[in-house]
Amino acid sequence: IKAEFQKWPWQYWAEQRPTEIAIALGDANAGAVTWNWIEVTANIETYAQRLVAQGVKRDQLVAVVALNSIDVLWLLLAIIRVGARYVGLNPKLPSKALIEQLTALGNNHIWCPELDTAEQLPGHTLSLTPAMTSERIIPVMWQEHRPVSLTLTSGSTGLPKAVVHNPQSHLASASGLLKQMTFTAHDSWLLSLPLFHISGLAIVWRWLYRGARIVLVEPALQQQALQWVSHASLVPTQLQRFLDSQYAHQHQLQQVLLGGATIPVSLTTAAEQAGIECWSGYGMTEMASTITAKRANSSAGVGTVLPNRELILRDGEIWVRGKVLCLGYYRNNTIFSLVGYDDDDDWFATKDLGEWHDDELFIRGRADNMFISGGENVQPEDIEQVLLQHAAVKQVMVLPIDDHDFGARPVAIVTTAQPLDSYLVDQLVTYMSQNVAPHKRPIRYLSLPECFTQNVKVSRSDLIKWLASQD
Ligand code: 4YB
Repeated sequence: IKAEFQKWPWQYWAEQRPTEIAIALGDANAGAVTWNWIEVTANIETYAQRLVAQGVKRDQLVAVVALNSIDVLWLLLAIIRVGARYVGLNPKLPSKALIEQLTALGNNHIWCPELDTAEQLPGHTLSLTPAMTSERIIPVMWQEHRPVSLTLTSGSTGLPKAVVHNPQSHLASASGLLKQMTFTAHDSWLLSLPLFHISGLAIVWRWLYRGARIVLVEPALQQQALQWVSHASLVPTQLQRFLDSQYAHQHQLQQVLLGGATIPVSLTTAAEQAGIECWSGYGMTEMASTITAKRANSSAGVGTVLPNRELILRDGEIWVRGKVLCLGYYRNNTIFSLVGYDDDDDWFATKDLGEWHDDELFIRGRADNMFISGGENVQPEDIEQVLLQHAAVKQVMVLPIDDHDFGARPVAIVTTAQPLDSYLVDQLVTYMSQNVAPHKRPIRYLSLPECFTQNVKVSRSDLIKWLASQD
């Protein structure tokens, strides 16, 4: 197994496993378009030539504003190949937010196929089929330390941060995870999360690390495609939808890596009964995705620390470091390290709260989600954990709502197995009064609007705005 690549990973695999299928677009058992490692290498070269012909230069920033597609994958790899940097953005963002974020990034180029606003977005617009005059050798060498990707991650306030990684941290992330999960060169991982999120990028680097197969399908086939692959990365709601679908009855899906949000034990139990091995992970953009993981079991913890990562608790807060930690945040065309400003302290504060029980990490929520109700500290995630144990509750977000007497009080926004009628609300009220202290009992129950469940994760700050707009 690879300690380190001496050349571009696809070139390495083109030598080691030249004719093995590397990429499948569609159902590999029925008419998928496929590329072997030799073809992948040649295609990346072609796309790289096209970028060079349009003026893309090393160290420049190329923004890709698109949902996952084979073109986005080619672009990502070609951008890296020419020594430039990739940043993905969600095309569903309102154009005002896109312009704001791109302006802050100062991207040199942009590819934005789904919007007709491309002309108004900052950066020189790229074409995938430019008129080509000549082809020449691209002299950039594989360098593990060169920045290759910027990944946007939203905090609770302000513009998202742009997290810079090099191949070394991406590959260290892949190798550490794959010491726990089995993913052989004959397995296939579905590109089941967006390439503008760290969870999607991490799939690409695991594929490159292992020389295995990556599977892409059009958005409408995502759920069905879970039948055809051996591996997938899913946020809990995606797995829930798959289990609720007709496709769950017959599938080849062996292992699923879960993360991004609290993973209900009821969900992993149901998936295991359907023959899917579940891995519960805790991760974040700054650490190139998964930090801790375990094979799911009856406990709600997120397992132990993976190789190439370190984790400690300081006053209940999670601090991390290791080879997977990013180079820094990108601001004003500069990479600012996250750590090392404080004498010798190279730990990064995640703002997540954690506890160890029986050598296993449990996530208790985010420090900045805490609010005060009538003088009592309320951690919304504590309340969410209790509500998730109710049979009717599939997904829940607890938020503070201003209150004249208490300052703030909790409100629960839920997705439920049956309609959220007054009968079910009464049941939930009774259940909570039997299980938590008065200040932790939600004063209202509302249904989570469908539009919030379309993204990788439900945004608390967006939901707070929505809540404020409800009477
Ligand atoms: C959690 C949490 C948990 C994160 N419980 N809060 O490849 C993977 O690891 C993967 C697979 C499937 C789905 C997602 C992933 C990820 O990468 C997720 C990484 C992620 O969400 N990064 S983030 O920067 O967008 O958000 C990080 C934050 O998310 C953390 O700081 C936590 O607050 C929260 N989180 N896993 C509870 N298991």
